Amino acid sequence: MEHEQILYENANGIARITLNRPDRLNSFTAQMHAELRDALARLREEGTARVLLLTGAGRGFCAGQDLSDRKVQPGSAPVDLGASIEENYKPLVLGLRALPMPVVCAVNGVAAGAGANLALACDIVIAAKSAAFIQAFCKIGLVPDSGGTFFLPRLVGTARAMGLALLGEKLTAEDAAAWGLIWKCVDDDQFAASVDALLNDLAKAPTAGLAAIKRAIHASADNTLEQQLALERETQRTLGFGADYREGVAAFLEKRPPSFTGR
Ligand code: T3D
Repeated sequence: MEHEQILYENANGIARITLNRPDRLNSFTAQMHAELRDALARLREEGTARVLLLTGAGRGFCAGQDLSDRKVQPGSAPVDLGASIEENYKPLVLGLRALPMPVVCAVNGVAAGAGANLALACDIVIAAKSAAFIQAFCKIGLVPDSGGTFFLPRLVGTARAMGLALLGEKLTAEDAAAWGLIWKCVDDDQFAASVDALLNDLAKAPTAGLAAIKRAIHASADNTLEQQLALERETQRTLGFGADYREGVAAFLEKRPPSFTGR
């Protein structure tokens, strides 16, 4: 499939998806969703990426659903938003969560509505200082989707989740980091270099181990301590048989940098 609304590349262990409708702040259309599904399928088929970057072109990260992509106005025929969620947003969020590699979201500018929650569905969120997060849904009579009602209370607690979701106010990237909503906020002039450094580190890391960390941390939301300890035991058993564990230990003992293969 030709991509017109996103950019996709995969080289040297680093895959990059850039939302690419800068004049509309990279808001989602049905076409963009189809292209994203295609890119994620390609990424899985290629099987070479050890980290995925998700970012936006231009001054925004993503302004959520393109509100002009469907004709909605008082008196118009109702639109089945549930169908849109089922077909587009739900598979996107679940697809990112299921990827066997870390997903870095580089929030280069405003992230609103489903754009904000798409970022929160990623494993590491790094934002430029000038970026902001807006749960814009309440302004148009909707509920935070794309996992917003799941991620927000877990990341920042009920009081802040409620405030963000009910008021739809802009949260600066600095506050988002201070609240624990995201991993890090960096000055705009250091943003690109910080993202590149992060990607280069992750592309050389023990990928199978990182994928297992991601699965275990996500699983902890539904597990008892006993279940989680059992999961850690089984995961450690599997990883202990892997090449990267042996390489990591050998490199430490030989006082040299490790050379991980991701397996
Ligand atoms: O529908 C379903 O499938 C259900 C799922 C829903 C998921 C959702 O995401 S619902 C929430 C949708 N998003 C919003 O409500 C956010 C709307 N946008 C804004 O509130 C503001 O644009 C921002 C706060 C994000 C940024 O403000 P600002 O002042 O920096 O930029 P701007 O001037 O508002 O936007 C620049 C252009 O992008 C502008 O177009 P123009 O005037 O230059 O021709 C604006 O209309 C356009 N734009 C921004 N966001 C959207 C958009 N066009 C369509 N849809 C958008 N979401």
